[in-house]
Amino acid sequence: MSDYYVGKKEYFPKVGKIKYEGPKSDNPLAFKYYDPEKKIGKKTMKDHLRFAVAYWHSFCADGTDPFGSATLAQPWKTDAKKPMDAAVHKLDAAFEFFSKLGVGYYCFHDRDLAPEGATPAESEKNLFTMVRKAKKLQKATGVKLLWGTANLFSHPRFMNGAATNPEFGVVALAATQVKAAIDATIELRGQGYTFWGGREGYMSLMNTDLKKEKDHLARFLIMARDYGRKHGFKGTFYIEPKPMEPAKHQYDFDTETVIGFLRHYGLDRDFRLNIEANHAELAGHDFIHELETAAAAGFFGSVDANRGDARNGWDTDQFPNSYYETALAMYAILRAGGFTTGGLNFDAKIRRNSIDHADLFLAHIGGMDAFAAGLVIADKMIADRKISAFVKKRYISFNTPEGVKFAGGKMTLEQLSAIGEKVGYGKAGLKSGKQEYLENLFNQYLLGL
Ligand code: XUL
Ligand code: CO
Repeated sequence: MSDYYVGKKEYFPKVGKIKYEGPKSDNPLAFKYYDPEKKIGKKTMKDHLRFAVAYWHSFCADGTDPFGSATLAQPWKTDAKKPMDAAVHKLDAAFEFFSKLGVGYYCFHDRDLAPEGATPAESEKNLFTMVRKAKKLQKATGVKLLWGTANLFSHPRFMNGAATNPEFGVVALAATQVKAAIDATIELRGQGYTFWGGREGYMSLMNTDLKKEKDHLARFLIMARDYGRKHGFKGTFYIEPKPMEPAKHQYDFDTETVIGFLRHYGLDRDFRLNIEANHAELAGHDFIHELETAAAAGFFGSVDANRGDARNGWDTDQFPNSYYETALAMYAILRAGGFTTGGLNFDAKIRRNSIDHADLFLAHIGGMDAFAAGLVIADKMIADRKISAFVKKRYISFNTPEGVKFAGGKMTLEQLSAIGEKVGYGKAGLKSGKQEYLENLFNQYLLGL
């Protein structure tokens, strides 16, 4: 048996273990920048980046889109007669892939791992049959679960939402899934549990009681949190913001909205954010804006690493490949203290015409190299201190005794206004922001790889 597959069959026989060969390598199936054991500061690249593969895109989605049918071969689906056999083969293929690629983590929805049964009890039984198998494969390969979640958006019963559904019975059915998915996450020692509000939003306000739905969503999350904590889940709960798609408006619109929601409903101790690059873009934000906003409020948690297409207004979920973006992202992540329970989950899919055997590997290699390069660049930017020193200096006037009093809440508007009188119009405020200088400097770091 090969070192890198643990099932009965090898699903990617033409690909071996992916190795680091350096920037000069012309081997497409090798890392150019991701050198897992290389130290950047105090941690290895592997420990900084904590890469995870998204089970749904890589092993479940088959290239179907609204205009056409499946295009991806996925032999683990075609060589099984029963849905549970297909689930086992898929699991074997996935762990072979994780091991050959050398990622430390994966993420799943309940329905990615096991098919729904005829009743909630049968669905749970299917899930746990697969959880037991996944546990063995985790042990055999050393690959861990970054986070688990429940799919509360694909089945037609969720067409009007899950926790925010106007029908109580559907909310209760969503609970059967979340309870089992939290149990599965605990059993597999998952480090996080994610809520992406798939259809938690509205298509029209004409038929929606917005306040009631938000209250229900909070109530549901409180129950899930309490259940998880009671049953020994010590990891982090994440909310993954997204402004729209599939709903016209989703309640978890963006980072700032979610932070307000968590604080309003008293969920701010247990929940952090899982920030997805493509979702940031849909909300009209830069990826780094969402990261900085979460970090500033102490809510930074994890990342769904992907990208959109600048020309499209939808969630294209492509693999990240812009070193500019990954360097800025890693700059924000490192300054936020890096990952603890979180990591970089490739919530990304190969294109439906990427049908070659090795395309799934090439996509992940590109994404991993992009973040490894981003890490090296960000580390240099931080060590060099030019940018941080500039930013610090920009606010230096707040270090005066009056500035300190103001920021510490020890000043009235009358006192502040009296200072303004003294300052006078003169040349106050006429200072360059030096944006172009800083952008040029950033490009130097970028190309100084
Ligand atoms: C959908 C999305 C999900 C979540 C997990 O846009 O990002 O895959 O990451 O439910
Ligand atoms: Co995502």
